Amino acid sequence: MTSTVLAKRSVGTDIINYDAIIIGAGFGGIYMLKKLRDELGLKVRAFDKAAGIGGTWFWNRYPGALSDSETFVYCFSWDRELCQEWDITTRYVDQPQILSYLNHAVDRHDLRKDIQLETAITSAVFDESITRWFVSTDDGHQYSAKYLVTALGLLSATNVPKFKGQEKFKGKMYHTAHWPADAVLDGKRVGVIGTGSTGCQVITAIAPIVGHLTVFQRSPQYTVPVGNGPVSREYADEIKRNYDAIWNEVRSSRLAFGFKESNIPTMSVSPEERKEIFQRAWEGGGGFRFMFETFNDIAVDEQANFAAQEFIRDKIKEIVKDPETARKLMPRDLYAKRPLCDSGYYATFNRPNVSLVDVKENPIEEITAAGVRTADGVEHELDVLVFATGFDAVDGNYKRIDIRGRNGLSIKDHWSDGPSSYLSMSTSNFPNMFMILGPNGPFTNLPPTIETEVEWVSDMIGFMEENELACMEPDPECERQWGVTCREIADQTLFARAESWIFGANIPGKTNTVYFYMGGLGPFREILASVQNEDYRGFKFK
Ligand code: N01
Repeated sequence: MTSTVLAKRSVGTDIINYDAIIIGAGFGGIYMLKKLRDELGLKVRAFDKAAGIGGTWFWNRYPGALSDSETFVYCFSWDRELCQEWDITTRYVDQPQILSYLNHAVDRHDLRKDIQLETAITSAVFDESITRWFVSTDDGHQYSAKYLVTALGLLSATNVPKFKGQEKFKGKMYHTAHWPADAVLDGKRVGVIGTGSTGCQVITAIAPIVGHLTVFQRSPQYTVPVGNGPVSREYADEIKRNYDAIWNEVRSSRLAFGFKESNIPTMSVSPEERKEIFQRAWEGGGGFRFMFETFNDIAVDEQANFAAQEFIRDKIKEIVKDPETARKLMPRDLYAKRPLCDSGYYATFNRPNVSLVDVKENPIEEITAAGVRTADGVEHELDVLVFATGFDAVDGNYKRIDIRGRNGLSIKDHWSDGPSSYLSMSTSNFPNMFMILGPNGPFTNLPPTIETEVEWVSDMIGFMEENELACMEPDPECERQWGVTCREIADQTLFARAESWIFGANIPGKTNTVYFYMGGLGPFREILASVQNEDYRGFKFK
């Protein structure tokens, strides 16, 4: 390739040259490698700091880790044969199943030989004079490539809050996203801080095996049953038979979760009918189904939202036996975080070995050698303290690598007022850098969005190679406008009024801004198609 020759002329022999370097070997990195290597014939290397492939699913191996997207939409739709061959046995896939699926896909396409594991990228610097990226790794090597693809994942930089005295704790401390293989919980006194999607899963999964579980809850959660379980052969066969119809529907839908999104306003039906619809959804399972398959306005209309809240609060009252515990578990704010689902979360608090501490009423004062001391003076003695405290999402992953674009501009400075992108996949001043799930991409079930973005990037790189273009960069004005569009759409939803990682509100000091395009995958794909059809409107090439 032209790019390789250029680099050989310009850089020392100890630098290995590629056409493209991919950072990350999760869903995005794997498919990107396949497209660029096997379809475009480029020389490509993917790097991941993990010891195995899988991205999020390599790291998040805490007990109870389960995807909340149903199995048939949590896979590589691009591998049609694999979709037909792979055995669908459960309605949802858990972490070990997903990891084994991804490993199988990697081997099936002979991708492993081009993935370098246990290698963290420490810096990526763009050299404008030769339009190439220079990438350094933590083992002291340097690589260069014409294209840099960051497939870092949305949720990989962990959020570990600092509590006074944390270093004194004599027991074991784990963040759920760095779960050690040798963690022992059986019979132990375990504390969990955090009750988001992760917290709900880990709490429900470990309660039956630990000696005592203390849950430190800052915000109560609205959660509904996930409805997981084995599926019949007929169910699996039906999905495989309907592959085309399912994926056409997924790609044109807003949320890409594989169900028909409702077009019925909540208040258009009688209270009895409303309750029946919520009840059916509760029994059927699924967080996104509860929020978006029931009615079309729970995420945008306060009255509709309140009706859904009330239904869930009534369920908490019904399920949780101790009224004081039920009160603490009952959220009173908007039902407008990423919707949760669980495998018996509220009922877990009926167990005699589980206690709940509301840290808004009774804050954590300090972590001691023996456990956690709360403001009421109680020292909760623990052998293990689990942080289910989430992530510095979206741009957090980028800030941990020294990424420098034009004129040495660092991505941290470029995004000092919050991250931005043009169409989620590119940002000005960082030529030839493509982001898979960059800021302001669709808020959906992720694999279909990842596939959309990988295919778009691959098309653009193919276009550049075919036309012998050295460099692409988005127009800053188009990038600004994309941010405005994302903000305007987000502001029409109630999500923008809830404090969660979706808007950066979970990290002290993080810019509270828009991080997602909430217009849906279908409309996003239409925008991408129109940009592509208009000779990549908004991109400059050289
Ligand atoms: O993280 P979170 P998560 N003191 O940020 C609490 C995906 N995911 O890992 O709400 C005390 O949602 C914090 O409290 P508050 C999914 O996209 C998917 O659970 O900020 N508590 C909250 O309770 C999800 O949305 C799946 O008041 C503190 C919790 O920690 C995303 O990952 C499974 C605290 C963090 O919740 C993130 O979920 C798991 C402090 N100082 C994850 N700091 C499925 O597919 C934070 N908290 C099912």
